[in-house]
Amino acid sequence: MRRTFAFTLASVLVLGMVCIPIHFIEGAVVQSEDPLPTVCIRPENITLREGETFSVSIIIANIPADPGMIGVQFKMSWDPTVLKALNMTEVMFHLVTPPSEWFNIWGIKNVVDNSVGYVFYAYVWVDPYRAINEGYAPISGNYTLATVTLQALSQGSTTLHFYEVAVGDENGRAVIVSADMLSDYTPLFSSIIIDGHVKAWNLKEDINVDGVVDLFDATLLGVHFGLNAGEPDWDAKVDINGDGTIDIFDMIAVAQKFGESI
Ligand SMILES: [Ca+2]
Ligand SMILES: [Ca+2]
Repeated sequence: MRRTFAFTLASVLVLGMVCIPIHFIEGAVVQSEDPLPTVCIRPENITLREGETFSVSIIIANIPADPGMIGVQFKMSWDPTVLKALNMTEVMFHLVTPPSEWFNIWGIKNVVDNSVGYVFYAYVWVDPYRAINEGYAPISGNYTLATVTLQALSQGSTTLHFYEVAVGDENGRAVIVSADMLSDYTPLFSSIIIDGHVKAWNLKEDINVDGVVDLFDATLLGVHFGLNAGEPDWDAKVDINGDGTIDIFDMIAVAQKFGESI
């Protein structure tokens, strides 16, 4: 348990340096060190076993208060032979103006397409002038736009690639657009758009599922050496050959794959 916690904490700390905001996921809006509007994904890098499911949050950060945004869209694609999306849940409470009037939000697109391998998300205030007249400022700051749950279908790696990303203000101006839309729009702000990356594999010798069979997997074997199924601290992931005991044969298995990575 202690190891798992330490590993998770380390992951959060590392990710915290790569992608901009994380604290607001838990409810608090924070200032970023980077002033540019940013679209990114949490977690940004994922390694997991084939068959496992995971969720990512689609995040927009540093939306400038002047002019703010009243609509946002993005597409995010992946290799459909590696991943399958199970659902996309919009996290759009911040877009409701007033908060009880859900009909004042136009959910233009909430599409999950596993044949092509992409999601398409587009939401906009229906009547921004009324909302603004009632005292609701256009959206600024940092928000989670959506949560996408995916499953690793097979061993492989893929980028979770953002494209056709656009944020608009109440006057129909482009606040930000992604690089693939720059020929059509001149945005008010430059932006940073950061793709995610997923690695899925089925190598059970990678005990800690970090994408490489190395010393840390061997260390886990050492810590659990001699344990039998059902005993305290038993961890089935360490029993490589699945025979109910952690012994020399599991060590041999790890040794044979030592150094392999996806
Ligand atoms: Ca490993
Ligand atoms: Ca074993």
